[in-house]
Amino acid sequence: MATKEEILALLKNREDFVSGQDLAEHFQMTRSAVWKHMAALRDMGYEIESVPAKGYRLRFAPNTMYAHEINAHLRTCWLGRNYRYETEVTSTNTVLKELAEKDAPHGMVVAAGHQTAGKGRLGRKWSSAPYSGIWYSLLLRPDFPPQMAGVITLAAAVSVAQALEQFGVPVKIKWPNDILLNGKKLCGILSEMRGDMDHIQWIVVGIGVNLTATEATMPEEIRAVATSLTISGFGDVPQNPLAAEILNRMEENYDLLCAEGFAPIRAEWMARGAFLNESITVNTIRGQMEGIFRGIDGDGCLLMERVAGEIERIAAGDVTTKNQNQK
Ligand code: BT5
Repeated sequence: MATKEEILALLKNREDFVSGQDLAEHFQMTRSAVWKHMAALRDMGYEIESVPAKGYRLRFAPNTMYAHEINAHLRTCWLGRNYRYETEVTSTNTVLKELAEKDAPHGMVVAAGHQTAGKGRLGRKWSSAPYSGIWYSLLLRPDFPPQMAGVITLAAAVSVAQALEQFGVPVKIKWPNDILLNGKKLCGILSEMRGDMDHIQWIVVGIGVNLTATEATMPEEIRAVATSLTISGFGDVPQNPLAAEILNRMEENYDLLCAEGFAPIRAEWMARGAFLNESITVNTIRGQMEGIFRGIDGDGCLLMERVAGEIERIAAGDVTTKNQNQK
């Protein structure tokens, strides 16, 4: 028996009405089964007109990140092929970490319409208002030592940037992995992992991209530092094709990382690095360091020139500049 998703795909391909009779014949089901599927699709947020003697017509499809909507734009072999969408979760990272402990497969993705306790790094909060952005997490089970976990996160940042560029959005990456648009934070990435000295058991990469928040609806506490595609004038970028494209790019970049190491991803990161050769401050657990940002090295560490000609590596921290105070 055909699924409601198959009926939806047919409606999407027709501009005109399709009669209940034609649908029933096409999918070899009763007209009452067609009617039930239409009711289920309406419950999911699809607006379907139904006019006596004419039939059904799709008037509006929501942005919701349903599996079938993402699937329609995926070119991946393994990433996102196991996909779960939830209307509301605490945090997609938290949900996927629990699944990772229970043998969820490499490449699984958990997405949500709303996160009630979205997480940033170091216990910070990630504001994720209902249906205002892409909130999802990716599960990877790499054959890498734990020291390489950082470069996976950098590869995720590159993937988000490449996908946004594909839709005409010019972004920069702020080390380690914030995506900036017009100097403000459009996307954040939180990677969490479990492993031992020489093996990563799993790494969950959580990606949040602000799409539809306006100046008025953006939470006040982040208004000064954050932006969305709508605020920045890119409100017509379609959510689900973008979400799928990030996964397409991430699979490509991850496979490249496995085949050739970090060098090709590093080059892509450097081509988009924010504040290169500018004065920055990095807050680290060892305190604050100031100097000129000279890019990243082959391990993804930040390179800072504090004294002319002397380069120091920084493995973790938050970057700020004089014009921007993000955290
Ligand atoms: C991050 O942390 O940027 C990581 C954000 C990861 C979010 C995704 S959404 C899906 C998955 N599930 C989760 O629970 N998390 C991941 P950090 O670099 O620590 O930045 C956090 C800081 O960004 C906050 O302290 C705020 O200043 C700012 N911020 C919070 N919400 C924001 C938003 N929606 N847009 C831009 N900036 C935000």
